[in-house]
Amino acid sequence: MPLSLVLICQVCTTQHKHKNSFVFKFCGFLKLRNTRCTPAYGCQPLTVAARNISFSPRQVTSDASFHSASFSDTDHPRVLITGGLGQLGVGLAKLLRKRFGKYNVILSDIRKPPSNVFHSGPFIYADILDYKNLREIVVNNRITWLVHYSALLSAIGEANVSLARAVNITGLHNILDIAAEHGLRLFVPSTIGAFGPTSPRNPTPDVCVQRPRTIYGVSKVHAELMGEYYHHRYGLDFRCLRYPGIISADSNPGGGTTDYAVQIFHDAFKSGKFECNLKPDTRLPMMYIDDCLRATLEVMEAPADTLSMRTYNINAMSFTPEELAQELQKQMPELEVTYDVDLVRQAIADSWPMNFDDSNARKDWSWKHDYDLPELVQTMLNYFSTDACLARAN
Ligand code: AKB
Repeated sequence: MPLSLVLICQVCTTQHKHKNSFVFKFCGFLKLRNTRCTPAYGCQPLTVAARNISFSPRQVTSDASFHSASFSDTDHPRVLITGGLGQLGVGLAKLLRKRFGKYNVILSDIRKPPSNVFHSGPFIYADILDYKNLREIVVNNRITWLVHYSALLSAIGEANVSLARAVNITGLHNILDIAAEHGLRLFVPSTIGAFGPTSPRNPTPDVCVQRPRTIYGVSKVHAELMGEYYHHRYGLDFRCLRYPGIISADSNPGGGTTDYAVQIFHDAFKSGKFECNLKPDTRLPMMYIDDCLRATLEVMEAPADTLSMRTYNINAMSFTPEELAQELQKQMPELEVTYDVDLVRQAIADSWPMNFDDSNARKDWSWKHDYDLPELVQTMLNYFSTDACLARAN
Protein backbone atom coordinates (compact mmCIF):
# COMPACT_ATOMS: atom_id res chain seq x y z
CA MET A 1 0.00 0.00 0.00
CA PRO A 2 1.55 3.36 -0.99
CA LEU A 3 1.88 5.63 1.99
CA SER A 4 2.26 9.35 2.24
CA LEU A 5 4.89 9.32 4.91
CA VAL A 6 5.11 12.25 7.24
CA LEU A 7 6.66 12.46 10.66
CA ILE A 8 5.19 14.72 13.26
CA CYS A 9 7.41 16.02 16.00
CA GLN A 10 5.74 15.30 19.31
CA VAL A 11 6.43 18.68 20.78
CA CYS A 12 6.42 21.27 18.04
CA THR A 13 4.07 19.36 15.71
CA THR A 14 6.30 20.17 12.75
CA GLN A 15 5.73 17.76 9.90
CA HIS A 16 8.88 16.24 8.41
CA LYS A 17 9.34 14.47 5.13
CA HIS A 18 10.49 10.88 5.57
CA LYS A 19 13.78 11.17 3.65
CA ASN A 20 16.07 10.40 6.57
CA SER A 21 13.74 8.16 8.38
CA PHE A 22 13.94 4.48 8.85
CA VAL A 23 10.90 2.67 7.54
CA PHE A 24 10.15 -0.83 8.60
CA LYS A 25 7.34 -3.30 8.54
CA PHE A 26 5.88 -4.41 11.79
CA CYS A 27 2.81 -6.53 12.38
CA GLY A 28 1.01 -5.24 9.33
CA PHE A 29 1.55 -1.56 10.14
CA LEU A 30 4.13 0.52 8.40
CA LYS A 31 5.85 2.75 10.87
CA LEU A 32 8.35 5.51 10.76
CA ARG A 33 11.14 6.09 13.15
CA ASN A 34 12.56 9.57 13.25
CA THR A 35 15.22 11.31 15.26
CA ARG A 36 14.27 14.41 17.18
CA CYS A 37 13.49 17.39 15.03
CA THR A 38 15.01 19.82 17.50
CA PRO A 39 16.70 19.34 20.84
CA ALA A 40 13.54 20.75 22.39
CA TYR A 41 12.49 18.98 25.53
CA GLY A 42 10.18 16.10 24.97
CA CYS A 43 11.14 15.60 21.31
CA GLN A 44 12.16 12.01 21.00
CA PRO A 45 12.40 9.15 18.57
CA LEU A 46 8.85 8.69 17.51
CA THR A 47 6.95 5.78 16.18
CA VAL A 48 3.84 6.75 14.23
CA ALA A 49 1.40 4.26 12.86
CA ALA A 50 0.82 5.07 9.20
CA ARG A 51 -2.74 3.86 9.51
CA ASN A 52 -5.13 5.00 12.18
CA ILE A 53 -5.75 2.51 14.90
CA SER A 54 -7.91 3.02 17.86
CA PHE A 55 -7.60 1.03 21.05
CA SER A 56 -7.15 1.44 24.71
CA PRO A 57 -3.64 0.83 26.04
CA ARG A 58 -5.42 -1.25 28.64
CA GLN A 59 -5.97 -3.83 25.92
CA VAL A 60 -2.74 -3.76 23.99
CA THR A 61 -2.92 -6.02 20.97
CA SER A 62 0.08 -7.61 19.32
CA ASP A 63 -0.18 -5.22 16.39
CA ALA A 64 -0.76 -2.15 18.49
CA SER A 65 1.17 1.06 18.36
CA PHE A 66 0.75 4.08 20.59
CA HIS A 67 -0.11 7.38 19.06
CA SER A 68 1.83 10.33 20.23
CA ALA A 69 0.20 13.64 20.85
CA SER A 70 1.50 17.14 20.54
CA PHE A 71 1.29 19.12 23.72
CA SER A 72 3.55 22.02 24.02
CA ASP A 73 4.27 25.22 22.25
CA THR A 74 7.12 26.16 24.54
CA ASP A 75 10.54 24.66 24.97
CA HIS A 76 9.79 23.63 28.52
CA PRO A 77 8.50 20.24 29.49
CA ARG A 78 5.31 20.03 31.56
CA VAL A 79 6.19 17.69 34.38
CA LEU A 80 4.05 15.52 36.64
CA ILE A 81 5.71 13.97 39.71
CA THR A 82 3.85 11.08 41.35
CA GLY A 83 4.46 10.10 44.98
CA GLY A 84 5.50 13.70 45.42
CA LEU A 85 5.39 13.76 49.22
CA GLY A 86 8.03 11.06 49.66
CA GLN A 87 11.70 11.71 50.33
CA LEU A 88 12.53 13.07 46.88
CA GLY A 89 9.48 14.69 45.26
CA VAL A 90 9.52 18.11 46.89
CA GLY A 91 13.26 18.54 46.26
CA LEU A 92 12.92 17.48 42.65
CA ALA A 93 9.97 19.82 42.11
CA LYS A 94 12.06 22.68 43.49
CA LEU A 95 14.95 21.89 41.14
CA LEU A 96 12.72 21.46 38.08
CA ARG A 97 10.70 24.57 38.85
CA LYS A 98 13.90 26.61 38.97
CA ARG A 99 14.73 25.33 35.52
CA PHE A 100 11.36 25.12 33.79
CA GLY A 101 9.17 27.54 35.72
CA LYS A 102 6.95 27.10 38.74
CA TYR A 103 3.77 26.26 36.84
CA ASN A 104 5.38 23.69 34.56
CA VAL A 105 5.97 21.24 37.39
CA ILE A 106 3.06 19.59 39.19
CA LEU A 107 3.61 17.66 42.37
CA SER A 108 1.05 14.96 43.16
CA ASP A 109 0.24 12.46 45.87
CA ILE A 110 -2.76 10.85 47.57
CA ARG A 111 -1.87 12.54 50.85
CA LYS A 112 -2.59 16.07 52.00
CA PRO A 113 0.42 18.32 51.44
CA PRO A 114 1.87 20.42 54.28
CA SER A 115 1.17 24.08 53.78
CA ASN A 116 4.70 25.05 52.67
CA VAL A 117 4.50 22.46 49.87
CA PHE A 118 0.97 23.47 48.92
CA HIS A 119 1.99 27.09 48.60
CA SER A 120 5.24 26.50 46.75
CA GLY A 121 3.69 25.48 43.43
CA PRO A 122 0.99 23.35 41.76
CA PHE A 123 -0.10 20.32 43.79
CA ILE A 124 -2.84 17.87 42.85
CA TYR A 125 -4.36 14.59 43.97
CA ALA A 126 -3.20 11.70 41.79
CA ASP A 127 -3.87 8.04 42.50
CA ILE A 128 -1.62 5.88 40.35
CA LEU A 129 -4.00 2.96 40.82
CA ASP A 130 -6.75 4.97 39.09
CA TYR A 131 -6.03 5.03 35.37
CA LYS A 132 -8.78 7.52 34.50
CA ASN A 133 -7.61 9.93 37.17
CA LEU A 134 -4.09 9.76 35.71
CA ARG A 135 -5.28 10.25 32.16
CA GLU A 136 -7.37 13.27 33.15
CA ILE A 137 -4.37 14.87 34.84
CA VAL A 138 -2.06 14.22 31.90
CA VAL A 139 -4.58 15.56 29.36
CA ASN A 140 -5.82 18.57 31.33
CA ASN A 141 -2.32 19.70 32.20
CA ARG A 142 -0.68 18.87 28.87
CA ILE A 143 1.97 16.81 30.66
CA THR A 144 5.06 15.86 28.63
CA TRP A 145 7.37 14.41 31.31
CA LEU A 146 6.36 12.04 34.06
CA VAL A 147 8.55 11.29 37.06
CA HIS A 148 7.14 8.29 38.84
CA TYR A 149 8.20 8.35 42.49
CA SER A 150 5.28 6.42 44.05
CA ALA A 151 6.58 3.19 45.58
CA LEU A 152 6.79 1.22 48.81
CA LEU A 153 10.45 0.82 49.82
CA SER A 154 12.26 -2.36 50.84
CA ALA A 155 11.53 -2.86 54.54
CA ILE A 156 7.95 -1.62 54.48
CA GLY A 157 7.30 -3.65 51.34
CA GLU A 158 8.23 -6.84 53.20
CA ALA A 159 5.76 -5.89 55.93
CA ASN A 160 2.98 -5.34 53.37
CA VAL A 161 3.58 -7.43 50.28
CA SER A 162 0.12 -7.10 48.71
CA LEU A 163 0.13 -3.31 48.97
CA ALA A 164 3.69 -3.20 47.61
CA ARG A 165 2.62 -5.41 44.71
CA ALA A 166 -0.35 -3.16 43.95
CA VAL A 167 1.54 0.13 44.16
CA ASN A 168 4.88 -0.95 42.71
CA ILE A 169 3.63 -3.28 39.98
CA THR A 170 -0.02 -2.51 39.12
CA GLY A 171 0.63 1.21 39.57
CA LEU A 172 3.64 0.99 37.30
CA HIS A 173 1.52 -0.66 34.59
CA ASN A 174 -0.85 2.32 34.68
CA ILE A 175 2.09 4.71 34.45
CA LEU A 176 3.65 2.88 31.50
CA ASP A 177 0.36 2.82 29.62
CA ILE A 178 -0.41 6.47 30.26
CA ALA A 179 3.13 7.47 29.25
CA ALA A 180 3.02 5.41 26.08
CA GLU A 181 -0.50 6.52 25.18
CA HIS A 182 0.41 10.20 25.51
CA GLY A 183 4.00 10.10 24.22
CA LEU A 184 5.52 11.16 27.55
CA ARG A 185 9.14 11.01 28.55
CA LEU A 186 9.02 8.73 31.59
CA PHE A 187 11.44 8.52 34.49
CA VAL A 188 11.13 5.60 36.91
CA PRO A 189 13.75 5.23 39.65
CA SER A 190 15.21 1.83 40.31
CA THR A 191 17.58 0.99 43.12
CA ILE A 192 20.49 -1.00 44.51
CA GLY A 193 17.60 -3.16 45.79
CA ALA A 194 17.07 -4.49 42.26
CA PHE A 195 20.06 -6.78 42.87
CA GLY A 196 20.23 -9.85 45.08
CA PRO A 197 22.57 -12.28 46.80
CA THR A 198 23.69 -13.86 43.52
CA SER A 199 24.64 -10.51 41.93
CA PRO A 200 28.29 -9.43 42.05
CA ARG A 201 28.44 -7.10 45.06
CA ASN A 202 31.72 -5.25 44.87
CA PRO A 203 31.30 -3.63 42.44
CA THR A 204 27.89 -4.31 40.89
CA PRO A 205 27.82 -3.55 37.15
CA ASP A 206 24.79 -2.35 35.17
CA VAL A 207 24.17 -5.68 33.55
CA CYS A 208 24.50 -8.80 35.68
CA VAL A 209 22.39 -11.41 37.46
CA GLN A 210 19.39 -9.78 39.18
CA ARG A 211 17.57 -12.09 41.56
CA PRO A 212 16.40 -9.81 44.41
CA ARG A 213 14.69 -11.40 47.41
CA THR A 214 12.33 -8.54 48.33
CA ILE A 215 9.02 -7.57 46.73
CA TYR A 216 10.53 -4.08 46.33
CA GLY A 217 13.49 -5.49 44.40
CA VAL A 218 11.31 -7.77 42.29
CA SER A 219 8.99 -4.86 41.45
CA LYS A 220 11.97 -2.70 40.45
CA VAL A 221 13.47 -5.35 38.16
CA HIS A 222 9.98 -5.64 36.69
CA ALA A 223 9.87 -1.85 36.18
CA GLU A 224 13.28 -1.84 34.48
CA LEU A 225 12.32 -4.65 32.15
CA MET A 226 8.82 -3.36 31.36
CA GLY A 227 10.12 0.16 30.71
CA GLU A 228 12.78 -1.18 28.37
CA TYR A 229 10.24 -3.44 26.70
CA TYR A 230 7.88 -0.49 26.08
CA HIS A 231 10.83 1.48 24.78
CA HIS A 232 11.76 -1.17 22.21
CA ARG A 233 8.21 -2.25 21.40
CA TYR A 234 6.40 1.10 21.34
CA GLY A 235 9.14 3.74 21.27
CA LEU A 236 8.37 4.91 24.83
CA ASP A 237 11.06 7.34 26.00
CA PHE A 238 11.77 5.45 29.22
CA ARG A 239 14.68 6.53 31.43
CA CYS A 240 15.69 4.86 34.67
CA LEU A 241 18.44 5.32 37.25
CA ARG A 242 19.29 2.85 39.96
CA TYR A 243 19.56 5.02 43.06
CA PRO A 244 21.79 4.14 46.02
CA GLY A 245 20.47 4.92 49.54
CA ILE A 246 19.60 8.64 49.47
CA ILE A 247 20.49 10.93 52.35
CA SER A 248 18.53 14.12 52.83
CA ALA A 249 18.21 16.67 55.60
CA ASP A 250 14.80 18.27 55.16
CA SER A 251 12.81 15.24 53.99
CA ASN A 252 12.59 11.80 55.53
CA PRO A 253 12.76 8.45 53.86
CA GLY A 254 10.19 5.92 55.01
CA GLY A 255 10.43 2.17 55.24
CA GLY A 256 13.83 1.71 53.62
CA THR A 257 16.85 -0.35 54.66
CA THR A 258 19.21 2.59 54.19
CA ASP A 259 17.09 4.91 56.39
CA TYR A 260 19.55 4.58 59.29
CA ALA A 261 21.95 6.90 57.45
CA VAL A 262 19.38 9.73 57.72
CA GLN A 263 18.07 8.85 61.17
CA ILE A 264 21.55 9.06 62.73
CA PHE A 265 21.63 12.83 62.04
CA HIS A 266 18.20 13.42 63.57
CA ASP A 267 19.02 11.41 66.69
CA ALA A 268 22.50 12.91 67.04
CA PHE A 269 20.92 16.37 67.27
CA LYS A 270 17.93 15.32 69.34
CA SER A 271 19.52 13.13 71.97
CA GLY A 272 23.22 12.64 71.21
CA LYS A 273 22.50 8.89 70.97
CA PHE A 274 21.74 6.63 68.04
CA GLU A 275 20.74 2.97 67.96
CA CYS A 276 21.53 1.50 64.55
CA ASN A 277 19.41 -1.34 63.12
CA LEU A 278 22.20 -2.64 60.84
CA LYS A 279 25.51 -4.21 61.84
CA PRO A 280 28.45 -1.78 62.08
CA ASP A 281 30.25 -3.27 59.06
CA THR A 282 27.28 -3.30 56.61
CA ARG A 283 28.60 -1.56 53.51
CA LEU A 284 26.06 0.02 51.13
CA PRO A 285 26.21 2.56 48.27
CA MET A 286 24.86 5.98 49.34
CA MET A 287 24.31 9.41 47.78
CA TYR A 288 23.43 12.92 48.95
CA ILE A 289 20.02 14.05 47.71
CA ASP A 290 21.35 16.98 45.65
CA ASP A 291 23.47 14.61 43.57
CA CYS A 292 20.51 12.27 43.13
CA LEU A 293 18.13 15.00 41.96
CA ARG A 294 20.72 16.52 39.63
CA ALA A 295 21.40 13.08 38.12
CA THR A 296 17.67 12.69 37.52
CA LEU A 297 17.43 16.01 35.72
CA GLU A 298 20.59 15.29 33.72
CA VAL A 299 19.45 11.91 32.48
CA MET A 300 16.03 13.36 31.60
CA GLU A 301 17.69 16.11 29.56
CA ALA A 302 20.27 13.87 27.91
CA PRO A 303 19.83 13.63 24.14
CA ALA A 304 18.38 10.21 23.34
CA ASP A 305 21.30 9.31 21.10
CA THR A 306 23.76 9.59 24.03
CA LEU A 307 21.92 6.90 25.98
CA SER A 308 23.41 3.53 25.11
CA MET A 309 21.08 1.96 27.64
CA ARG A 310 17.84 2.93 29.40
CA THR A 311 18.67 1.83 32.97
CA TYR A 312 21.87 3.10 34.59
CA ASN A 313 23.58 2.61 37.95
CA ILE A 314 24.60 5.90 39.57
CA ASN A 315 27.10 6.02 42.39
CA ALA A 316 28.67 8.52 44.76
CA MET A 317 30.08 6.90 47.92
CA SER A 318 29.87 3.68 49.86
CA PHE A 319 30.17 3.39 53.65
CA THR A 320 29.28 1.32 56.71
CA PRO A 321 27.35 2.56 59.79
CA GLU A 322 30.64 2.54 61.69
CA GLU A 323 32.37 4.74 59.11
CA LEU A 324 29.45 7.17 59.05
CA ALA A 325 29.41 7.35 62.85
CA GLN A 326 33.19 7.99 62.93
CA GLU A 327 32.88 10.82 60.40
CA LEU A 328 30.10 12.38 62.48
CA GLN A 329 32.02 11.90 65.72
CA LYS A 330 34.86 14.00 64.30
CA GLN A 331 32.54 16.94 64.89
CA MET A 332 30.25 15.52 67.55
CA PRO A 333 32.65 13.46 69.69
CA GLU A 334 29.98 12.97 72.36
CA LEU A 335 27.69 11.03 69.96
CA GLU A 336 27.00 7.51 71.30
CA VAL A 337 26.20 4.81 68.75
CA THR A 338 24.89 1.37 69.72
CA TYR A 339 23.67 -1.50 67.58
CA ASP A 340 20.41 -3.47 67.80
CA VAL A 341 20.16 -5.38 64.56
CA ASP A 342 16.82 -5.74 62.78
CA LEU A 343 17.04 -9.16 61.15
CA VAL A 344 14.77 -8.32 58.21
CA ARG A 345 16.70 -5.18 57.31
CA GLN A 346 20.05 -6.88 57.85
CA ALA A 347 19.16 -9.76 55.53
CA ILE A 348 18.08 -7.23 52.89
CA ALA A 349 21.26 -5.18 53.23
CA ASP A 350 23.44 -8.31 53.09
CA SER A 351 21.95 -9.17 49.70
CA TRP A 352 22.54 -5.73 48.18
CA PRO A 353 25.56 -4.25 46.38
CA MET A 354 28.40 -2.90 48.50
CA ASN A 355 29.69 -0.72 45.68
CA PHE A 356 28.08 0.36 42.46
CA ASP A 357 29.84 0.49 39.08
CA ASP A 358 28.39 3.54 37.32
CA SER A 359 30.99 3.84 34.56
CA ASN A 360 28.32 3.75 31.82
CA ALA A 361 26.50 6.76 33.26
CA ARG A 362 29.82 8.62 33.53
CA LYS A 363 30.70 7.75 29.94
CA ASP A 364 27.33 8.25 28.23
CA TRP A 365 25.93 11.41 29.82
CA SER A 366 28.90 12.63 31.88
CA TRP A 367 27.50 11.75 35.29
CA LYS A 368 29.70 13.01 38.12
CA HIS A 369 28.84 13.17 41.82
CA ASP A 370 29.76 16.18 43.98
CA TYR A 371 29.42 14.77 47.50
CA ASP A 372 31.69 12.21 49.14
CA LEU A 373 31.32 11.19 52.80
CA PRO A 374 33.07 14.22 54.41
CA GLU A 375 31.09 16.75 52.32
CA LEU A 376 27.87 14.85 52.97
CA VAL A 377 28.39 14.88 56.74
CA GLN A 378 29.40 18.54 56.75
CA THR A 379 26.35 19.56 54.71
CA MET A 380 23.98 17.58 56.94
CA LEU A 381 25.57 19.02 60.09
CA ASN A 382 25.29 22.55 58.72
CA TYR A 383 21.61 22.00 58.00
CA PHE A 384 20.84 20.52 61.40
CA SER A 385 22.81 23.13 63.33
CA THR A 386 21.01 25.97 61.54
CA ASP A 387 17.71 24.20 62.06
CA ALA A 388 18.45 23.63 65.76
CA CYS A 389 19.45 27.28 66.16
CA LEU A 390 16.26 28.44 64.46
CA ALA A 391 14.15 26.13 66.63
CA ARG A 392 15.83 27.49 69.77
CA ALA A 393 15.27 31.07 68.59
CA ASN A 394 11.53 30.52 67.91
C1 AKB B 1 15.56 1.33 50.62
O1 AKB B 1 16.39 1.25 51.53
O2 AKB B 1 14.62 0.55 50.46
C2 AKB B 1 15.75 2.44 49.60
C3 AKB B 1 16.57 1.97 48.46
C4 AKB B 1 18.01 1.76 48.61
O3 AKB B 1 16.06 1.77 47.40
N1 AKB B 1 16.34 3.58 50.22
